[in-house]
Amino acid sequence: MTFAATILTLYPEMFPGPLGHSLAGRALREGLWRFEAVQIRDFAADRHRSVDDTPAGGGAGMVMRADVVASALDSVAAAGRPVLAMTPRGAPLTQARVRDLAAGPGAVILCGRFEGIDERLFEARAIEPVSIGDYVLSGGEMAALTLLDACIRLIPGVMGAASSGMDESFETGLLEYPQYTRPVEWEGRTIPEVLRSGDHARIAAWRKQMAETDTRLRRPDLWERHEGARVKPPSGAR
Ligand code: 6GU
Repeated sequence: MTFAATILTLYPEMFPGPLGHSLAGRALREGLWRFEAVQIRDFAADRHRSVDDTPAGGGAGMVMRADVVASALDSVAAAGRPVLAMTPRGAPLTQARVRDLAAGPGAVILCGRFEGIDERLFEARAIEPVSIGDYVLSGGEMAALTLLDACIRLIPGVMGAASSGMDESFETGLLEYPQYTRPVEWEGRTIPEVLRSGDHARIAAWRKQMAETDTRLRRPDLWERHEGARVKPPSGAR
């Protein structure tokens, strides 16, 4: 089975972009995933092929028209695939959602531009709004590429043992432990002795400790959730 991505965008030439290289590029050439980039503008009905208009109520920028985007969306045979819309107003993307998507038949991905898409589209169609983080991109295309990269590496056969790992950051709920490689000494700094000891139990314990410490210091939000899940409050606690 191949993971099928259909991307609706005003910039189809942005795909596959970086996903034509490295791991994802090889997987694309091997047929482990495929994509189709649909030009939304092709569905504009007027002489000027307009896809956007000024925001109702005033304000800066332009808003994508619901009618044009809906025509583009309705032209696609979703065939059991979820329809996602990349927008900073979406639910934060998680590794759990990525894993679910990668295990399925693919996704239809709508990329917004300008100040967004007419909200009525989200009422009239089953669309899952997704954000990749708390910052604003100039459009959904880079976010779609990011989402696809996260999915593609998890498609069976794309990566070796490294991706199957439930050791990975966000699978364990912790950041990954730090890594080292040769040379053993660099600029006066050495690889921690424990990693050269050959004592696999000690190495595992050290890595767990490092993952916990780094998560607590760098990502107190993740650490809170991890600890909260570990130490269950007694039921009826208030
Ligand atoms: Cl999905 N789109 C845009 N335009 N900006 C974003 C984003 C998406 N996620 C974070 N910022």
